Amino acid sequence: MYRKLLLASALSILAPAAFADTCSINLEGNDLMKYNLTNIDISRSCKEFTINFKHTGKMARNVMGHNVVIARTADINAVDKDGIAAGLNNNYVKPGDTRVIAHSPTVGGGETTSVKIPVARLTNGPYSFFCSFPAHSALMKGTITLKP
Ligand SMILES: [Cu+2]
Repeated sequence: MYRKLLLASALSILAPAAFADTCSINLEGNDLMKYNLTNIDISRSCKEFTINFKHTGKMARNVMGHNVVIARTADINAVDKDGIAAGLNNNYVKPGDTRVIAHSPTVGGGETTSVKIPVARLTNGPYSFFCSFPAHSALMKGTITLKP
């Protein structure tokens, strides 16, 4: 009885915070060229959705840099190719690339960054997130699932 009551009160404290946090998520990438998530759910009720990204590795930005790029899944390969050509000074994203919905800066080990996604622009999916550092997108990518 006491435990049940305690659980109920704990839930009532946590619920509002959990709800308020549904328009952001924490994503990690490491020195093994891996994200810790393979899918990110985005609610259409969010005006803006933030991916907070942490590079949990130790390697430098120019050796094992990571970013987070949002684009249509069908456009990933072309966006990636142009991004690699654009180089690190452009965060491996071609300047003015209209296929890119949003992208973060490129960070090295121990650094954090974020990317804000204008959810209203996600109208022609499916969409994915990926890292456009050279040769990373083969392993570092995941799907975006739009929820009501
Ligand atoms: Cu990467």
